[in-house]
Amino acid sequence: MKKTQSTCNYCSLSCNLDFYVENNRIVKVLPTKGYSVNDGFACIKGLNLDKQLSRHKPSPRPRIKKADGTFEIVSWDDAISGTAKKLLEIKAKYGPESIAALSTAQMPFEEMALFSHIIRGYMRGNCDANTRLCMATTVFAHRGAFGFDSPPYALKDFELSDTIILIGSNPVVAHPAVWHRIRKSAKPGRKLIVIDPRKSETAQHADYHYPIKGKSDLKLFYILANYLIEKGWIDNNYIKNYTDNFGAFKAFLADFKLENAKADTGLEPEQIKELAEHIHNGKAVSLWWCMGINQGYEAVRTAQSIINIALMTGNIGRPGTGANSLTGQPNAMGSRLLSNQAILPGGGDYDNIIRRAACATAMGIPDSMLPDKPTLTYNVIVEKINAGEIKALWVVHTNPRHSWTNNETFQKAMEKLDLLIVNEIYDDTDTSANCDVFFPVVPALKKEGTFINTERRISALRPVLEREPYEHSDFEVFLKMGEALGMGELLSKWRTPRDVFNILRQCTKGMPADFTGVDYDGIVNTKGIQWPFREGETLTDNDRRLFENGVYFTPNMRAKFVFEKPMANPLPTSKEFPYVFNTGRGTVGQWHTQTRNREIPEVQDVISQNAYCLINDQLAESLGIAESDMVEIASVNGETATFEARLTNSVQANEIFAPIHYIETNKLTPSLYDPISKEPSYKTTPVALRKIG
Ligand SMILES: Nc1nc2c(c(=O)[nH]1)N[C@H]1C(S)=C(S)[C@@H](COP(=O)(O)OP(=O)(O)OC[C@H]3O[C@@H](n4cnc5c(=O)[nH]c(N)nc54)[C@H](O)[C@@H]3O)O[C@H]1N2
Ligand SMILES: Nc1nc2c(c(=O)[nH]1)N[C@H]1C(S)=C(S)[C@@H](COP(=O)(O)OP(=O)(O)OC[C@H]3O[C@@H](n4cnc5c(=O)[nH]c(N)nc54)[C@H](O)[C@@H]3O)O[C@H]1N2
Ligand code: SF4
Ligand SMILES: [Mo]
Repeated sequence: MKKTQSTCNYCSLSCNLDFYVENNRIVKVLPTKGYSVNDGFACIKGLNLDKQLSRHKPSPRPRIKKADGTFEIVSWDDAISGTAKKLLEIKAKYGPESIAALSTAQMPFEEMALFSHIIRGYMRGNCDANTRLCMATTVFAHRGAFGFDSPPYALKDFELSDTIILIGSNPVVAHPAVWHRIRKSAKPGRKLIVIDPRKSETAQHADYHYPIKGKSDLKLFYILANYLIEKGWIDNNYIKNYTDNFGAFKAFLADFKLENAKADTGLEPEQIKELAEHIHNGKAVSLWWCMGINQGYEAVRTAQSIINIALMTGNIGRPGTGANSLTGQPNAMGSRLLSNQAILPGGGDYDNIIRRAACATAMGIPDSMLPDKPTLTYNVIVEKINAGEIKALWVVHTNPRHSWTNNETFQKAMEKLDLLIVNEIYDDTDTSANCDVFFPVVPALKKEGTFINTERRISALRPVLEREPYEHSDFEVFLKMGEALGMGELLSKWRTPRDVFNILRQCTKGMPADFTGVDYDGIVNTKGIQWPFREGETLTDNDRRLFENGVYFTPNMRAKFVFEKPMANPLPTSKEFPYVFNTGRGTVGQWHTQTRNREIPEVQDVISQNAYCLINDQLAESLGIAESDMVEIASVNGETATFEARLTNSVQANEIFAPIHYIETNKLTPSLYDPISKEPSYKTTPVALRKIG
């Protein structure tokens, strides 16, 4: 029996798993013992990775839509050359910006980089990713406060913290290996605090739950900061030695008073005082946030308001502390650092001459082949398709017809396009089912490359199974398309994932995320290794945090207090739309748009097949809604959708919660974005509710 250690490609923790294989079939999956992240633990998704593609396997050859709307399976050569020809025709007729792509934070970063090299570098089109729907907010928050997109923590800090504050984060469902570590490390006196409008599965297990009004975290953290200053519960030494802009911040906070707490945040002044006491009494306070913060109309400032609390109380750079953003997808950090969409690979803006030269040399291409500006953002790409300006779209490893906000706008976009190309492992997703060119690709079990997890840990994905005839990886499809598009010599250093890894490693040299010391083959069968890890370094500690020396990546090497006056909610509730529609992860077994978890019988047996929503039991009673009734929800975006009602006291009286795993949910979310990050505001849509029939 052959054993291969590889990385789980569901959530951002990148647990490692040992796959036991006989005759090219997986006979056993065991969580890797001793691996830093999960040490012998895995959740139901990772443990069932062997089921990937067992029941919904498409033909291993491409599928083309013909003029009459029917489909034909064709050879790889024909599909590649025909598609390349069409892309070049569209580019010649309408210009390079008529071509766009949407990719992912779920595939190896070598694939992301090659894809961007083709779309952004060579074709001069635009390429954004689902990372925009997820992590864009944090990227901007980090850059403003720390000078670089750098999550400061090690996951071990969960175990070392005596006061864990989870803000808009529900690890019981979304980060099971984190929850496992939180539970395992519980000790008397350790406080677990959850700030979430609803009593989430995690809040139900917390010592303290603060049921904040949706999207009022910014005001909460300003009021809290002001109160901490008033009480003198701040770390003046840390502020003086390692931060910048505190004086202006302090003056700004004067307007944020406890007496406004209830109206501004839904929390009583006493609750905010209590929260301040927890922070003051904690020796190692850690603040962790996720989508409840990132997805909002003033999300970047909110994330920074959390960072401000850590800075002013000196809770950063020490064991068990930090202002810590959890990522979602397995390679969110790889996407942010290396996909060449918003910054040059390894970091640096597109007009940074020194960085351009370093990247061009590493990539073996002329400087002019690097993009000269950040990509158009996801929302603009969709808008430009609908305006008829973008004609061709290549979607890779994401399912935007389901996951994009206000998702009927994506349906319209698909109908408007001259050419929709989709790389997928399934030919029947909401995005792939009716596309013009379908490139079937193998799942991660048959791929190789590298992931970077939420704590900056680099881990190896290695093929567990051998390919069958005709099967292609995303990498191979990109390479063949690049060749067919005429890239020639521009691909000479990009032949294999190992080649691309070495290019990218070189791109990080001298940057904060320098991982020139990591070897492509050397990380196989290890515990993974966090960046930075420079050439020539030896590893003394495998759970490292950043900023232990108080030196940040800003020009003056100090962390910056960033703040701004809260804006009025652009989409408040009204008489017509009196309830707040909150959305998020439903159960541990369900993954996003559910294309993958439908392969896991143990998940399918227990989840709801129909879209459902959680409604406060008292609200339900007042509207005559009983358990399992069908209800219609009308959104401020003009759409309506039907859900099965689940009554609960875990959501607030005016709040409805719907899991994202059903396409109905994003029919109702608005085209509203954070002004800086352009991340959608998925979590507080004003809606109306009524029982049907
Ligand atoms: N099982 C499973 N696990 C997953 C995923 C999955 O699809 N399924 N997806 C992965 C991905 S890509 C991601 S990004 C992560 C997401 O992980 P999480 O962010 O933990 O998950 P969500 O359920 O989206 O949101 C977390 C909480 O934010 C709360 N919230 C909503 N609005 C607000 C607000 O205004 N303020 C505050 N403080 N809280 C608010 C919601 O009620 C919810 O409980 O999960 C990852 N893990
Ligand atoms: N209302 C609401 N909407 C949300 C969110 C929310 O909290 N609320 N969260 C947002 C967030 S954080 C995220 S990350 C997005 C996620 O949204 P998506 O990225 O659209 O969701 P997935 O279902 O993960 O889509 C990935 C697709 O890739 C396919 N796939 C799997 N392996 C491979 C492979 O190796 N190659 C290729 N080419 N394809 C493969 C899968 O079958 C699947 O269809 O959803 C966002 N949407
Ligand atoms: S916790 Fe995340 S990385 Fe670990 S097995 Fe589950 S889905 Fe995979
Ligand atoms: Mo995400």
